Amino acid sequence: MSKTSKIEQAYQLACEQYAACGVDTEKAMKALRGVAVSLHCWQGDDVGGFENAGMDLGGGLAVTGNYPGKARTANELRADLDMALSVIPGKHRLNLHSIYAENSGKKVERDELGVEQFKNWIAWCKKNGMGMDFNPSFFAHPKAASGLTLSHPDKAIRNFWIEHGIRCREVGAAMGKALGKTCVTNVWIPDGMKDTPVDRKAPRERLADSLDKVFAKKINPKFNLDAIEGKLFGIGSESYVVGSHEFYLAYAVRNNKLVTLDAGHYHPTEGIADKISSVLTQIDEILLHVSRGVRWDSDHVVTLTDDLQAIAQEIVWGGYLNRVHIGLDYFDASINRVAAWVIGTRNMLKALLMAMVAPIDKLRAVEAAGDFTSRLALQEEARTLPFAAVWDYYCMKQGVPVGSAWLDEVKLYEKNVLSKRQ
Ligand code: RNT
Ligand code: ZN
Repeated sequence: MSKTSKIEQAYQLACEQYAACGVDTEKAMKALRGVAVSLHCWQGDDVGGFENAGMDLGGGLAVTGNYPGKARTANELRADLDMALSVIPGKHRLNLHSIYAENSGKKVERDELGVEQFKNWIAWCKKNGMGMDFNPSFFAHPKAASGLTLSHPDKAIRNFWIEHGIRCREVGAAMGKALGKTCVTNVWIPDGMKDTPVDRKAPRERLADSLDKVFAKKINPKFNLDAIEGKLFGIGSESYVVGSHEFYLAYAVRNNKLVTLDAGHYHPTEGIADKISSVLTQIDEILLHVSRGVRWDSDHVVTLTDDLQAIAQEIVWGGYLNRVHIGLDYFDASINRVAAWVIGTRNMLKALLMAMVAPIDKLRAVEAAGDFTSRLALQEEARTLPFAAVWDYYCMKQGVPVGSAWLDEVKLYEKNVLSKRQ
């Protein structure tokens, strides 16, 4: 039997087994086709960007590893993304940071950026039928060296970063307009303190004021949506983070912004899955930074953990696919960077498909009837339903490698392309 017909046969059996639990696998695959995951450009070059300012990353961001072959130019990064996307089923999005501006040799400061510096990225996305998301970059810059940006006590420094934020929203709107797909522009700042501050209030009041200025201009929400990302602690900001979760949650509710939930930004045992329905009762849309913290906000490659499955279940079972923007946020320089994109993105999609083929109607019914014995029993039985057969079939139908076959392609790319970069 050919490999194709084996995959088809396994799928047919799985399809019947799912149907017996009241699950329509065709419907699930159709739903998955409609999900775009935002691939973070910064996995491709260790959050380097192309400013060549010779600055440390800073801001509490830390990338470890020195695996050879990282992208050194925008063209290399796009080629690497092309490679990754060719083995990921579905149509996805690009999440770009402003430090990936292409300045064609001249110095363009962050408070001078405009859409001009991103036209190659927009053209690349257009060619691929992808939407874009965007991020101002408040780190790896002399004016962020103190660890403070939008909350800095010096007005001139604050104003520099405010102008950066204003320009990035305009760039985001231009991206959304050019591609006909709404851009989410996400503000994350590193501001915080290593040791216990005595004044927690003033920096937060300054940040609120700076955000008001960044967001002052009304932008058509069809083109750009603003998101704000909080955090519990960072390296060098262990004792105090100005933009805490509560700060941004409150700001978002009052100012009609999206809140970004990054899976690595809470206490180590605190997941973000439970926050999704909590926040979405009061906020229209949210952005996720799907990540994997190991003991701290380490930004490991996303794996198919219970945490990831819980996130996907909340999105799918809550009917939130049109209100949750799914982005990835991790950076691992210790393995092939293209493989890192592929592993994390395929895992995100697997988790979503798993949630889509779960016997949720049955589970809901027993829960509603107060039969928690059946709920637990069926939840556990659902774990071993033949999900893999559906996933393989989906990959085949989407024209991407099935199982680990994608790795052969990435290895070949490493041999032919990545290993030649010095
Ligand atoms: C940092 C935040 C932020 C960054 C990116 C590079 O802790 O998670 O989202 O990872 O902006
Ligand atoms: Zn993040």
